[in-house]
Amino acid sequence: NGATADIAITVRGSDFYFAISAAMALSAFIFLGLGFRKHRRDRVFHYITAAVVFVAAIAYFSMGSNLGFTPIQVEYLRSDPKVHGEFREIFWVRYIDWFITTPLLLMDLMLTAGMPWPTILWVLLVDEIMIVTGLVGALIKSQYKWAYFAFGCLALAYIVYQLAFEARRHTKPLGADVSRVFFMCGTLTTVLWVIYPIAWGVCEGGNIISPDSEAVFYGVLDFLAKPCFGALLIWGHRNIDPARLGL
Ligand code: RET
Repeated sequence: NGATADIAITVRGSDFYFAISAAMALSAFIFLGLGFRKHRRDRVFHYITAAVVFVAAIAYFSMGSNLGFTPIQVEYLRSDPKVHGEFREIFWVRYIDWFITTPLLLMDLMLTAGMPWPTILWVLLVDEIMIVTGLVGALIKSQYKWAYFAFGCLALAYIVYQLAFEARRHTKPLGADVSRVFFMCGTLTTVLWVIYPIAWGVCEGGNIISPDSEAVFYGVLDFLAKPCFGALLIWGHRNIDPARLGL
């Protein structure tokens, strides 16, 4: 029936989650393998990036297995906006993934830019605030959702400012190949990360698209933001000595 048919993923969403999980696991082994061809002290980007996709592989395996969620009452029903009291499957496991992986992705970028550690620490903490406000907003049922969402968006705006202006400027004296890899990966990150709050708004926030569509929306974003980002970053570092970045 229309009132309860699309509050949870179907076998299609599940298959999609498993496919992304497999892609994440495969790229993790590739990133690690590429790292093992280097001296231990030159593996920092391989280890960080492999950890990101390993964590994502586990989160996606959980969601494919229809685990790691809780039903949350949403404001209105897609099939009938006049009906209140509908429950939607909210995957909190996504936020455990992001809590671990988004600071690591930012570390990939800020270490590439040779940023001083107090700035790196501060941006990572702002990132954790962004993820936790998104989690709280996703788990509460009321209109307060959007206040948490707004705080998360402010945090994201600050992170984007740090990447697009401060960190990008910091790459200039480090040479053309450092500037180039930072520009490519930083631009990819900025473009993708601002789409996440849109996905949140139509999934956890507004319950506008179904959980199967949510699987595809976040799945494609995560695939671009983790394995594709990681491949670009590791490839971009191929001729860069980490010692030049102070690592
Ligand atoms: C939330 C909701 C609150 C407002 C904002 C958000 C942004 C989330 C972002 C997530 C990035 C995730 C990545 C995962 C790795 O693949 C928490 C959705 C701004 C930017 C890159």
